[in-house]
Amino acid sequence: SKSYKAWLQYEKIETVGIRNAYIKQLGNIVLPAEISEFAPAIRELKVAIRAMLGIEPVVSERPSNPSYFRIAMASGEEVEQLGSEGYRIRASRVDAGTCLTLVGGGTSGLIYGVFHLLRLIGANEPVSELDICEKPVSQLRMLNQWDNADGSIERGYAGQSIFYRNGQISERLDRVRDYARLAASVGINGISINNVNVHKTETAFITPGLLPEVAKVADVLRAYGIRLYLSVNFAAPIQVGGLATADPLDAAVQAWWQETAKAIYDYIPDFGGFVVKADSEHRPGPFTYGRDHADGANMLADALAPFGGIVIWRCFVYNCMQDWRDRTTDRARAAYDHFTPLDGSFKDNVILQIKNGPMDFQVREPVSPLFGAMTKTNQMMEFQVTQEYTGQQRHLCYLVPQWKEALDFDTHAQGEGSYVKRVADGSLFGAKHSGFAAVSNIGDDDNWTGHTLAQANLYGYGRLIWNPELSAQQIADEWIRQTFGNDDQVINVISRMLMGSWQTYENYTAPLGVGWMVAPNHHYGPDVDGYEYSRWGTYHFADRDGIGVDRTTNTGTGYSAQYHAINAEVYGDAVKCPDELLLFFHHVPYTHRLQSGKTVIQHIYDTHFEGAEQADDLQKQWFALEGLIDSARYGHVRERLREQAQHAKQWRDIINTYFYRKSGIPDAQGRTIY
Ligand code: BDP
Repeated sequence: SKSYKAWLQYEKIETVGIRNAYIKQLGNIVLPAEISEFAPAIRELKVAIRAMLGIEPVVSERPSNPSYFRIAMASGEEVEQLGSEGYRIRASRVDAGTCLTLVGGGTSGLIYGVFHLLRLIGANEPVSELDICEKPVSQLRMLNQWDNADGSIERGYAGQSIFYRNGQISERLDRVRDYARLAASVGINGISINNVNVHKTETAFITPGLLPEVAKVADVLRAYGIRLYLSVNFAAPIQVGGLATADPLDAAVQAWWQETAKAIYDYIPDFGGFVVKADSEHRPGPFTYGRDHADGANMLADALAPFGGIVIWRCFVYNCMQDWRDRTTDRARAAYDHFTPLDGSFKDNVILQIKNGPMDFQVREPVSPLFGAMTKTNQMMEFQVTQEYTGQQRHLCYLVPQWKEALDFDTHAQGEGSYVKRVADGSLFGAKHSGFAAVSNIGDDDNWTGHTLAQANLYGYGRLIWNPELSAQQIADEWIRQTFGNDDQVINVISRMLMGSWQTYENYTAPLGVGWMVAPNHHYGPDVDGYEYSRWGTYHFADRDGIGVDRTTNTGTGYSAQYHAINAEVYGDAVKCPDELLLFFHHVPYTHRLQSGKTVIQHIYDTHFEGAEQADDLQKQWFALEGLIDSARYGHVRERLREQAQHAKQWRDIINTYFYRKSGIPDAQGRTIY
């Protein structure tokens, strides 16, 4: 189906002139003997040429047409220049025609180059003058599956896992192969295949009993340049190793992990490494033994080092059992407080994986102050593609603009221009390892992502981390063209819908960065006090006089001082703090005036009326596409947008009513608030 094909539609090109120009250039593929016709890159190319151009390309070792498409592996200087993931595509005049050459720095580069070319063809761009040289800006470009062996997916909104069925690794890996294609087409080079909360069955993935099964998945991913990673349970030595302890300084524990690593690499020679959630939300970790995160991570790192593996240690560490009456501890501070003292003590094959914000993937958060705080530690960014707090793939929320803001944030760690994207690409501190991970949003729904338009987030994540300089708009346009074709109206409408959707979602949900006004546990829909009197460290402090969390240094939790001076000063000052983050950093009266000129309470009313209207408008914009795109996808998205519009009204009414009752201040525009 079209929804299944996502952005790899390979629609037939109907304009004869354009099609013929491509046929002339690509009808003859010149392939050296060293590259197999069955290599995934070449297979993909042939499939796409057949579909888009309606011809069977002639593959030969020497050109058989005046114009042709030559594919080669890098040699000489180019090997160094391109690296294994880079590629060059260049057109040049030859005797009687044009030679288009694709040179891959390695097999991955070849795959990425093919997908790039196919993207251009899909957008009907001419190829006869091309001169492209690309390689990824970031090293590790990873997806984290939060999939469980029982087939469920933690925070999954698109059906069941494609990796597991009934407690076992799925026998049918064709779906995994198609996922790998999608992922590789946007440059993903690593996937951790199980939930960071590692339960019983998955704990045993690293044992010889299950490794052959895991290896089958690795084989499928490898063909597309993707390394397999596993989330591991820190207490595995006890749970599957028969030891009495998991103490990282215990020699038997160390030996167990070393043997385990060896066994893994026997089955999976290019195994990527471990993802570890330790001492967080009841997961076991080094704290049990009086050790710290560095002790834990380094012990695993030592086990993997001989094989080139890495440890991805998550910084999502905080006290999830805090007493809500003790309002002096601030969850936002936790990651920084735990990890900065350890700067410099991690092995060089450890990377700290840091969520974009200090709390947990809310619609609006400041950037985590950990970025820029550790100069001697490898760091990578964690985004959430799955829309846990942003509408759960029932609401439209294109997240690339949110991610871009995080990447463009200037930490000032080394003076002006110390952007987060430079931490993530390793350049700011000269890190050995760096990059990105994101919680995936796919499942076994026919359209992969529940909401078909949520495919744009998966696509956009890959494209953005390949090159953080791409704009959200550019990425949206690429995605729309490949997914829905090149009709101008379709592109304009969907692009407008995507680009405004994050702001719209923010408008009708929790205001001004305060977050957390969602239903506990499942996190869908409004619940104004759902997290206010619980133990998760998630408060908004609304009372009759005001709202917001005081995170300043003099009167608050001191969180604002975790930033470098310039940022600390801006965030710490209620007058300078950007409006959209005001309530994240300050507790203010409802009558506090924002930089926009509005009072906080009026801002809340206005944005909620506006947000609900915008959600309604999304539907109307979509109606204009009836008949311009296939009816299956049209109808499906229409249904989702209908639900969103209704649900946005519910959000509006609950939030507005709550603040009206708390504050007693009426809406200046006299609209009905219940
Ligand atoms: C939160 C999720 C929870 C995850 C946790 C994590 O609600 O399901 O286990 O993050 O990242 O966002 O470990």
